Order: sequence, then structure tokens, then C-alpha cells
Amino acid sequence: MKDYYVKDLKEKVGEEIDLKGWVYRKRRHGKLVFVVVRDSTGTVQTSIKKQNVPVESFEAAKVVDIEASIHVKGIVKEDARAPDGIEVECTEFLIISPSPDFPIQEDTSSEALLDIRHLTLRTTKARNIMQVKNGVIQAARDYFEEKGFNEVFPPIMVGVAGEGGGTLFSFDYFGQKAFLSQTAQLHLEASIFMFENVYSLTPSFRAEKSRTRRHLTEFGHIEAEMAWCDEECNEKIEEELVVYICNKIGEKYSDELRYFKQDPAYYHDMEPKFERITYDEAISIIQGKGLNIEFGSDLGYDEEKVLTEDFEYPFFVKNFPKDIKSFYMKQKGDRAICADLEAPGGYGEIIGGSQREDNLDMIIERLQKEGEDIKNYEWYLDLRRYGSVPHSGFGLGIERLVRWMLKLEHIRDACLFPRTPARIYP
Ligand code: NSS
Repeated sequence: MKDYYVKDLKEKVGEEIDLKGWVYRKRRHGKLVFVVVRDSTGTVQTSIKKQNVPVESFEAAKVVDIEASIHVKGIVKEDARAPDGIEVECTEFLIISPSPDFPIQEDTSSEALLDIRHLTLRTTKARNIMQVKNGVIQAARDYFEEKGFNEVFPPIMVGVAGEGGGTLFSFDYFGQKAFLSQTAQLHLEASIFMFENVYSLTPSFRAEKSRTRRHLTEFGHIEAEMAWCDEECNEKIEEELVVYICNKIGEKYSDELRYFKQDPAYYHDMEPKFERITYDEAISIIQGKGLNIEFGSDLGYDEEKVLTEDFEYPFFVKNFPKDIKSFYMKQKGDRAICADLEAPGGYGEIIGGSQREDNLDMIIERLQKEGEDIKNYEWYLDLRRYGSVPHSGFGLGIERLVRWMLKLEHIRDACLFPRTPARIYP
């Protein structure tokens, strides 16, 4: 690893340092070459003057390519003209590995950038997004840790559909049909009998054909499940978690937020006081905006877009008709005891949560209605047979949250290597 990182150089004025990184930009003025060096923490200008360096160093600086890896030695100087007020005056300039014809240009199209995503990751935009995503994951873990939850690692290869047969990726598991997990929920439900309050961070998979700006076929899923917890308690945990994450990002990632023209104070000062509206109210808001949605339909991309556009903060939509919701949700009359958390400004759903059905017969009836083979669910049904307790939980889509926080055009940008119906490469 390195001795010096760009972000620390401001404190090293007058000192001799050595810096490893990549060429971000380059300019030449006769006997002087300026190379802006990029590392994981930022960029800094270095100057290579012919009279200050060995001949080979000056020749190397003259020909070095954008994104070549380099190792420079020099003295940190104050320089009012440089972006951070400092510059490294080189005494030595070494190319570690060249980078002829680096394929990213200012005008490279977004599809072409995705084809070379392995190289696009080096851009400031990608770095800033991934930095915030890392902060989101860290903050979520901190929240759960503070609340006494245990993290568990549920299986990714499963034998049951958690979220309906329509979006399952299936594969052959030594002669048995198996699936990539759509949700950790069912296995988290089993885990509450050990830990009471549990959470997991896993990839979830959905064979969604929907090519929207917010659907992926593989996404990062933060899921929690709590014993002895009803809908109110569930919403409180969801709200606290989202606000905790937003506060932390507002506090620690203000530069990244500003890069995306977001006000850190909005996130930093957010409070856990999200509005709650009913499904019926949501339908009338959507109808009032001229969309033709019937009572009893689920909210899709367009509906959520208009529903959320005038809200300032995330809000819950509660009490969906039970028939459009999952088999495991507790029923109350013709409604499910559930709530989706919607992100404002047209971004839409970021969390799906519910109180779980504890009536064994009702679960069996729902599964049969959906054409599921009860045999595969016997283990899940056992959870209701042996010491069942009232419990609730939810799932938060990490890329959806990041997309909303940074107002990204497309959810793909919030993925390291996005997976969509049209993309498994690179
Ligand atoms: O289908 S969900 O609404 N709910 C569940 O999977 C529950 N079984 C979670 C639970 O209670 N443990 O998905 C939860 C969230 C949803 O709100 C989105 O934020 C995200 O997962 N999600 C997605 N993100 C990106 N792409 C796709 N296709 C996607 N589907 C769901």
C-alpha cells in the first residue's frame, strides 16, 4: 500500500513525498509538463520541469498517456493557482504501466460507457456514487448494530419463490429446480426465532422484463425482520433507518452530494417524521393528476412518478388491497397490513414492508391460489406451527435509495456492474 494519498497532501507542504496513482489530465508548455494525478482520494497537480528532473523523467512525462499508472516523487508546494492550493514539484517521474488510447472521451455515449464499465469505474462520477453507496451500507450496518440487531447470511440459492413466480431466475440444482433468491425474507423469518431482530445485506434477483429507470435484474437488498413487531413498529424502524442513513450521508459525504447538485443540509437535517397516506388516498392523488388508474390496481412506474412528484420527503403508502400483495402479508378485511416507502420527486418506491400473516390456513390458501406446491413451503409453514409470534419486516433497495439521494437519471449508475435484461457484460 502507499505512504501518501492525495487527500493528505495539504498537510505536507514543504515535505518531500512520493505519490502513486493515474494520469487524470496532462498539459505541456515547452520545458514544463503539468500532470494531474488521480488516486482514490482525489486529484492533485504535479509539475515536471525539465531542469529539475532526470532526462528520462522529463521524457516519460512528455509521452505519458491519460490513465497510465505512475509513481512521482517531489516536494509539496503552496500554489494559489492550483485547485486545492497545492502542487507537487517533481524531482522524479516514473511510468509504472502505460495506457495507450484510453477509450473514454468526453462524448462517449452512455451505452458505450456501460460496455466499458470496467474502465468507467475510474471516472469521478462513478467514484462519487460508489462512495455514497459505501456510506449507505456502512450507515445501515451502524444503525442495526446500535439497535441490537444481528446480521445473518441467508442463502442465495433457494427452492421457493419469495415474491411470486413471475420474476424467478431458475437453474438446475443437481436435478432439482432451484432459483436465485428474490428476497431473503422467508429465511430471515426463520432467523427471528434465534435472534428476534435480524437483518441481512444480500443481492436479490428478479427476472423483471420491465425496462424502467429503476429496475435491475440484480440489486442490493437490505432486509430486516423483527419478532414481536406490528405495522407501527415496522414503519418506525424503516423511518429511523432511512433517516439515520440520510443524516450520515449529509454529514460525511457533502462533497459528493454537491457534485450531484444536492444540498447536504436536506439530508443532514432530515427527521423521522414521514407522512403516512392510504392506498385509497394515493389512488385519488394519481387520478387527480390525470392518470387512468382503477381502484385495485398496483402502482407502477408511471403512477409512482406522479404520486411522489409533489412530496418533499419520503412517505408511506399503506393498506393496499390484499389481492395485489404477497401471500405472506397479514390480512385485515380486504386489505394487507403493509406499507411501501416512496421517495419524493418522482423517484418512487424504495422500501416494501409488511406485518406477516400468522394464520397458517390463510397462508396455505394463498399459496394454493397462486399455484404454488405446498410441499416446497413446508419448512416456512413450520414457522407458524411452532411458537409463531407476531412479526414484521421490510426490504430496502440500495440502488433505488442511492438513485434518489443523488438524483441519478438511471438506477444502472448506482451499480458497480449493472445487470438488466439487456446487459450481463462486463
Ligand atoms: O418486492 S419488494 O417490494 N419486497 C420484498 O422483496 C420483501 N420480501 C422484502 C422484505 O419484506 N424482506 O422489494 C423490496 C425493495 C423495493 O422496495 C425496491 O426498493 C427494491 O427492493 N427492488 C428493486 N430494486 C431494483 N430493481 C428491482 N427489480 C427491484 N425490485 C425490488
